[in-house]
Amino acid sequence: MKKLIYLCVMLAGASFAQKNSLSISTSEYDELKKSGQLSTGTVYQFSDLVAPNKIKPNAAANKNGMCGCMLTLDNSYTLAMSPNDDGSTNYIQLPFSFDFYGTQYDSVIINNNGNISFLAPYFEFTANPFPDPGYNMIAPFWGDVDTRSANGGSVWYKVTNDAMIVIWDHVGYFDMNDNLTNTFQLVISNGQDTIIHGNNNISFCYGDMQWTTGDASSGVSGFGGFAATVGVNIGNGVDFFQVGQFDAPGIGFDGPYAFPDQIDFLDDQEVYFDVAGMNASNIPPLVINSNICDTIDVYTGDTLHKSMNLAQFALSLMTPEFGQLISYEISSNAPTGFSYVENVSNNDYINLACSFDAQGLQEGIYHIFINASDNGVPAESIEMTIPVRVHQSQLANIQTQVIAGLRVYPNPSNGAFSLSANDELTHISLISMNGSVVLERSLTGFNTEINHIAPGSYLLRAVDLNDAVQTLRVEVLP
Ligand SMILES: [Ca+2]
Ligand SMILES: [Ca+2]
Ligand SMILES: [Ca+2]
Ligand SMILES: [Ca+2]
Repeated sequence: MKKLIYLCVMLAGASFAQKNSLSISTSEYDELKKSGQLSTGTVYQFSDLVAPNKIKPNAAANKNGMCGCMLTLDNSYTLAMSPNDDGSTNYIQLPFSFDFYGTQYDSVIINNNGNISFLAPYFEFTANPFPDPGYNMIAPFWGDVDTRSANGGSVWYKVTNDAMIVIWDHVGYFDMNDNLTNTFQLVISNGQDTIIHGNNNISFCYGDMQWTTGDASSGVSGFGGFAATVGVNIGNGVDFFQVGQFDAPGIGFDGPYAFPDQIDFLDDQEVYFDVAGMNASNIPPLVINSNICDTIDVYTGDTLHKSMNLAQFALSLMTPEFGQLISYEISSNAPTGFSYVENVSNNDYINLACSFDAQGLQEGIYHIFINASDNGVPAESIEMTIPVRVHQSQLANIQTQVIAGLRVYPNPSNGAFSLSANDELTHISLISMNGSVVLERSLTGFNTEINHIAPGSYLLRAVDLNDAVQTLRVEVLP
């Protein structure tokens, strides 16, 4: 079956220019797909569906990512495709050159099934692991996206002078299922933009990911069957990498290869790469699952909340090329405060449980230094520094009203609450009583909505335009 599909894709690529368009009902289409009778030379248009004329109301609300890498989906975005199952856009012109392993592209095709391509549209709904000889694609999530359901979202894009952003917003899965939806984003750039961190030209960013497998890929209720693939593949067997394959709910992850992994591992994560130039075939190690955006805040001298003296966080390192080994060094200039244990230590993936205990430390900024290397040719490495800010006697500050009108409501809540102030806010962070940062958000405005917070007690730290900082106690009831 897979071979047959591969052949069909090649044919589809070759015959792209001569595609016919066929108007069909969703039920007629589903019968054809399930029996493997879809015609590769045909663009299916659904007679019983209409294109959404506006973005779903909650499209931009999925902003609980630790580092907020999901961009706000607003009216500056264009609907990529009318409701469809395995469709593609026509070529979209880019005002810049995108360097894909040394080949320059100035136009791109968005494929509904969670990927973009340059040489041909791809309708293939069952993902293959990378490397694969048949595809030239960038796949933030190659799986059987289906945007025909009433309550599922759509695929949107925006082109700027330096970058293209594609957002699969709350998309459901075949066959018109929307009980679970995935939200993810791809940015490609000429390296001059300010969206992608550092000197990189591809970013994958994830909101809430909820499903992995469509009904036609042996999936049952969104999982199992043939795993969805995250990665990049140009089809020459050399230039590719895989972030992972996913086929189940949960946060388990054993590395980019080995066994298929669990989809919630991707929630709120961002990974970015540089594939520009002929020497890009070895990607440096990736630092992911850090749940850290900026500075870790930790408190000392807080006798009421002793647990606030300890910040705990995870750090994951992986090398996305098949067969590479990762090595690392991690240290701090506060050696009495910082410690870690290896939760997972596989060849290509390491997960560290880290903690920083501020007891006995002076107030101030400390650092954790990470250096990770692979054994590719040439070997690549990445360095990262995480600042830790130690605060004295945080309890006193909790009571001080320094941001006018700052309030949280309702409080206690069921995990969904609003924050507002009379001063414009620039940053908020929500810190659990074990010191974990569960939410970080940069904003410009007088209020913001926070959702999906687990039951427990938290400190909410808000910063306003004048850099005034105030902390409120927030309770979330079971
Ligand atoms: Ca599909
Ligand atoms: Ca999820
Ligand atoms: Ca794996
Ligand atoms: Ca590598």
